[in-house]
Amino acid sequence: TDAVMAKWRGYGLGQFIHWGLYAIPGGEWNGKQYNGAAEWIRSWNGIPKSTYDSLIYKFNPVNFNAEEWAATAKQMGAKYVTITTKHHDGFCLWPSKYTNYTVANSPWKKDIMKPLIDAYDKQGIDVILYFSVMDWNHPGWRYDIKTKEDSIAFEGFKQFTRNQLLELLTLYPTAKGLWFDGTWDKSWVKQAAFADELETEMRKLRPGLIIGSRFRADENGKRHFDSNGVLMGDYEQGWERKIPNKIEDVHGNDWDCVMTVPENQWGYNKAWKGHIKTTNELLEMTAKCVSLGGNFVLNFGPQGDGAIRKEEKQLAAQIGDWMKTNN
Ligand code: FUL
Repeated sequence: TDAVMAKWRGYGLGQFIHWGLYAIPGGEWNGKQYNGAAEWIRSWNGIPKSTYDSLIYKFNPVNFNAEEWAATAKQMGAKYVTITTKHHDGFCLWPSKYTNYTVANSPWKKDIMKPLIDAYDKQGIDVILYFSVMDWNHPGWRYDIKTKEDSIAFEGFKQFTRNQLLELLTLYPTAKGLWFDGTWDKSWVKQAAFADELETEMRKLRPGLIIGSRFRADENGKRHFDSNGVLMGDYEQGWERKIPNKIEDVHGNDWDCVMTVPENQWGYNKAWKGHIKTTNELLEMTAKCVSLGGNFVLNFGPQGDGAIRKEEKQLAAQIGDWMKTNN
């Protein structure tokens, strides 16, 4: 773990990728622009599950080019990338054996993760797998467990989660770590013992694996402290609103800060809303994070057809120019 973490501490700049079915509507439903994060459209727009889930039949990203994605990250100067293997909607970018809701059953048919990981590996950019525990597609997922039936369903869900995580680590042995999300609901918060066991099991399979501290989060999405008040997990996951201001805020932990270019839009949104951060603002944030011992991870939301939007390409080029002379 030490060598992997030593390298992780030196990354500085990373790339985040949010890509899934939500990129197809791109923040718009029935011709109406929706006010919220594009990747949450199903939930906040009240779209019925079956309607949303049928987006799978439209997943055919003919302009997807893994080499180009990796080249864009390289040009920007990113040393690692965090990719959404599965976001809250439950759609898997890899052909998971444990659900039908995957790329394998889309018109595209092919694995997305394998070519991506290969392409980033080739560029010397380390890959971290983003994984949402919360899964709106799985019948066993619960926000809370109130009845006996809930607890039976959730036991099934826990096994599903375990199977998928072990599957990912087996299929993609070069991935360096896991970045967790969707762990804040009551049902999961109570699974600390299960999460502990699973962490041990994953580390046995993949010694040195980096595991994000949000694997065991509280209701506010924050990481857990152990009984001595020490932060758990290998590294702290930061937020836009949480860039620390002084070194004391970091509590000696490893952390990275993930950041959107527009305000709180992670998945592709046709209309970029609110303030769009400039290259200079993003570079200042990078410098601030690095000076406080963290890494800065800039989010990209590729389009439904697989292409990277021109604004993001431009930013990558401009940040890359600065990185070349000032890194
Ligand atoms: C949050 C999610 O709800 C957002 O959609 C996004 O993935 C962000 C990085 O994490 O918890």
